[in-house]
Amino acid sequence: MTESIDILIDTATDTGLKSIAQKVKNKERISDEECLLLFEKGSLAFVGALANFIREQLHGDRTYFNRNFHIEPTNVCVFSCEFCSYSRLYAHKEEGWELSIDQMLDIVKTYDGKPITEVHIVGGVHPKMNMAYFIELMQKIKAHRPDLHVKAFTAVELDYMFRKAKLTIEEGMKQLHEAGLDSLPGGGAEIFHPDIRKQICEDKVDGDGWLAIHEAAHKLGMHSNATMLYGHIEKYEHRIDHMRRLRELQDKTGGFNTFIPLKFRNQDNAMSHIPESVITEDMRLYAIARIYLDNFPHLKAYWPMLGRQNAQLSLSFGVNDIDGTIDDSTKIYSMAGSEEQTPAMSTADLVTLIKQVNRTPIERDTLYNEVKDYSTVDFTAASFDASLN
Ligand code: V47
Ligand code: SF4
Repeated sequence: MTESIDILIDTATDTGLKSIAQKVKNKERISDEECLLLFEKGSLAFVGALANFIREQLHGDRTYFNRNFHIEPTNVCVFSCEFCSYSRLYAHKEEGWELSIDQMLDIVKTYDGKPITEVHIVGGVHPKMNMAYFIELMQKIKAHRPDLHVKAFTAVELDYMFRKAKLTIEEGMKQLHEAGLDSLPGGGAEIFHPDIRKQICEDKVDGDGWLAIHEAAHKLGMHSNATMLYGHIEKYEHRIDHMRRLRELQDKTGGFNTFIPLKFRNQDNAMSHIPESVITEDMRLYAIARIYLDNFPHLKAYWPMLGRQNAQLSLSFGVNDIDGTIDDSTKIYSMAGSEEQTPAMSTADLVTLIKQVNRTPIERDTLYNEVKDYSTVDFTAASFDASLN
């Protein structure tokens, strides 16, 4: 494997790029200036080869997915992010949906007896769904299925909930954790830089607030993910600023599992006039994130946003995780222009997708403990228990 990076070092004509390749070989951290150079001058082939080198050093060919399902409690939201195709303002709440606690529990119960390890719960910020409501939901999910990992609430939802309940971040987080909240998803991060944030999502929690909520979770021993919504009005500098703040917090807490770049989709939102990024730029971003975020163990391609084939491609550009079965009957992604109308993949679909590009499919739990190695599982064999699919 070092031979391939030696070729990159030997053949790079730009001295800055050559030095970055040397740093990657030596497992040294790259600076913000070097990251900018990669964005400005690093070819797809160059950044891809470096990212793949790092990915294979960290994980070999292992490619993770999990068996999960999503619940979106509501799409009614007090905020009005310009890029959001999904929310309905509270004033128009009759156009949206609001699930009761019993309805959400009924969804959980549909997975009884199935080997699902995680429920992912995120939605709009509904003014009436408060701390007490979600504490009750957490408690009831755990009472019904104690082993199900509950990954729930973006920092945006949490910030609003804690403020309304007049709780500090630490108190609020502790209460939810005690009720059954196990970890936090990475949503709501968008772009932290205030110059961009004020143009795309001015009224919700700011970058510092988002980071403070994740820090508080990490201090309680909880893990979390981090996203970045890219490919709209942000410049390379803003992406680097975003990733630098994440890298700094990760140095402090070590609590992040996964970085998830989210490609801006432009259907039916107030930013529809902005063209979507092209696939080569998507892959360059994945690769550069893998190189820059040296303290993040995992890089995830979220297949409903990116599409299945592009998710496969991303596995050669630093990505080692393609999320999960998802089984989402609501519309958060299709409403923004994703090709997936009601995203769901069976385990066989996910495993096939990974095997087709010669990687090793590993089912993981939320915290990346290995659940099963699928490299030798034959889904067509008569002995295969299809009910587990
Ligand atoms: O924060 C909203 C994004 C996020 C659009 O942690 C859009 O495992 C693209 O964070 N185009 C929510 N993106 C989803 C999210 C997530 C998803 C999957 C896994 C995990 C995880 C987290 O969706 C929002 C926002 O950044 N989003 N609108 C859009 N038009
Ligand atoms: Fe509300 Fe989230 Fe949509 Fe923003 S992105 S309007 S916070 S649902």
